[in-house]
Amino acid sequence: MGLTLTEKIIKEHLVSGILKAGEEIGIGIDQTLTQDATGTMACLQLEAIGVDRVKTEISVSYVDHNMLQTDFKNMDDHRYLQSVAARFGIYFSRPGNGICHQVHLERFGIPGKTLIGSDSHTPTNGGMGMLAIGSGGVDVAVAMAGGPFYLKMPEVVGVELSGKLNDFCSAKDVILTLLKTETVKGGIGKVYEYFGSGVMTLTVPERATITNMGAELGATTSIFPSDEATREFLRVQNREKSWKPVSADSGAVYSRVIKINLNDIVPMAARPHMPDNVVPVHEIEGIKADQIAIGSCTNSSINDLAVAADILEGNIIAPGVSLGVSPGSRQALMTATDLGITSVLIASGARILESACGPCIGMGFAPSSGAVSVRTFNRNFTGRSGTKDAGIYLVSPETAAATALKGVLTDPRSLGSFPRRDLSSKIIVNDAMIIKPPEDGSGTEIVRGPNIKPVPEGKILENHFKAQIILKAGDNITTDDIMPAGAEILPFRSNIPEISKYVFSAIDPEFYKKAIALRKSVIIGGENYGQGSSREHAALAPMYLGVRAVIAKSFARIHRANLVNFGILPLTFRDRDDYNDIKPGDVIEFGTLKESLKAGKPVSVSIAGGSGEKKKIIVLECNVADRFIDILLSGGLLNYTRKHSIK
Ligand code: MIC
Ligand code: SF4
Repeated sequence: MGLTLTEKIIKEHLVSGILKAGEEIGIGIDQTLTQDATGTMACLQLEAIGVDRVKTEISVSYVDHNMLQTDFKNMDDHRYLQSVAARFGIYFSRPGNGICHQVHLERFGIPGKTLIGSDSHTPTNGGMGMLAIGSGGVDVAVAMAGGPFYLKMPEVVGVELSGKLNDFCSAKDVILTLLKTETVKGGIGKVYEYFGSGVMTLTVPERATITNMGAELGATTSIFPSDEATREFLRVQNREKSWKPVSADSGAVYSRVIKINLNDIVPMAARPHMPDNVVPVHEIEGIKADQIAIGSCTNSSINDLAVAADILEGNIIAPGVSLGVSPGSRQALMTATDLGITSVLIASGARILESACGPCIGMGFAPSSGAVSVRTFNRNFTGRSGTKDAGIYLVSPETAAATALKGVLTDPRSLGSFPRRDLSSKIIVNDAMIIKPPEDGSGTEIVRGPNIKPVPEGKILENHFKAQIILKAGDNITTDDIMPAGAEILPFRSNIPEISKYVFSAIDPEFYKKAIALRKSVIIGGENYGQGSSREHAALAPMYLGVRAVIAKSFARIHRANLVNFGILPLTFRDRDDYNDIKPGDVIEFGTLKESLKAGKPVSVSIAGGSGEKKKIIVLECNVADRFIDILLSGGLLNYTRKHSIK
């Protein structure tokens, strides 16, 4: 029986466990990436672990998220990250050099290697045959210190591609089509592995668009084989030496195979406010657009910029729209400038934004009140753009450019003949904004601004405690709901006491005050609690406010790990109907918690109404591996790592 590509890479890197879906495994990590919004915590944690130098083959620290410098805070963080990088042997990609996933794909990714990153879109590098997984910052810190990364062995779903994309239909439409059927929770515990004759018709940046947005499926990761197209991509990047072919064995067995004929793909759009709320663009054509944004780690390669420019060339955008373009990397921006693409975009009325995440995370270019914003991005959660009542549509660069021209949502196939360029020989490679760490960084002084506060200690789990239900949430709560981003809040990513004031602020503005008054509390969630971003602040800040457990119908992978990493108990209902019987204000009592967890037994708790009357005993499961139980009992991963030597 042959192995899938995912299994082959895992097997080569396996440190503990067996290749059986659902079992906990530990894998060795070759490369890590961090970005500034999660990286300061990861670096503080790396400092706390106390190694002298990172043990990975390559670790890169990117600055791409917190780019608005309205006061000292963000730039203080950049300076801190730069000094930690030099101190511990980490490459530093300076602000302006581009979005971590795009730059990593261009300059660092290597087929067949493992990569973890403190950002949920780390699977972007799966587009070149890496096993690339998003995680919390402390997991990345442990990996940088030489420790393995632990996860549940995923189930491997095959996606067989055949045919070839038609004109004006793109890789973005492929992943939107998959999101429509698989949904934002369909990928939990799974890897989507692409194969088949259609693969070779896609370039590496196109493959990376698909693996990038596989994060929205809730998947552990997505992966393409490395083939001649990968070799060509690396050749153009002057990195052909890093190429090696990797693919599944013939006869590889997938848990399920999804067949997609690329000829059948049509332009698609995800409507507000979920990435799986997908329909063909032609069904919703004519919706008036106020803003268009082209960029983000999903669609900001030179090819994406070129196709948008070719569609817009010689025209001016419609009077009712504002168009922003953020190139994914300095390489894309320099190449676009060299080829006259930037001028075409500017002449058409585009506003050229920095090579950074920018509007994707509400860092500038927020839409107007009640606006419709049509974006080539990957997330359209309520409020994420910076404007609470804006409606975000997620589309391809082709659809975005067509919509910018017409001023209304437009199926690009109505535009006539499709522009084509071969850009491969024209790429400008320039690593001047990547700082290589010194051989010996031990003398480097670490620069710490006043907004950078220590990581709070995790809480040791109590055996017996009572706590009030502070909030009852519905299904698909995102980490943006728990710990919002945006220009006002992001500068506090290095300051947990301050950022914790914003926990759940868009859902319950009183959350912070209530949590402080209660001192101990419990959150109730529905399905897929904590989907979306990897930000560990969505666990750290609630922990700081006294949240001791989250009880949900199910959890998103990264968030559940983040909760455990900071000592918050993630529990699921044995009987899902019990969810209906709990309301905010009820008091929940845990007893003999440690014994139950250690014995792998369910946890029985009693729930009483706010006025104290006994209501009901309910049974909860803590469906995590034994190592996670030890982490919970140690008060979080940092304490656990300090107790156990890294193996
Ligand atoms: C996102 O797209 O939500 C982010 C911002 O990149 C996050 C990381 C963060 O919150 O800093 C992610 O995807 O993990
Ligand atoms: Fe940046 Fe947006 Fe990509 Fe997150 S999804 S890494 S905010 S561009």
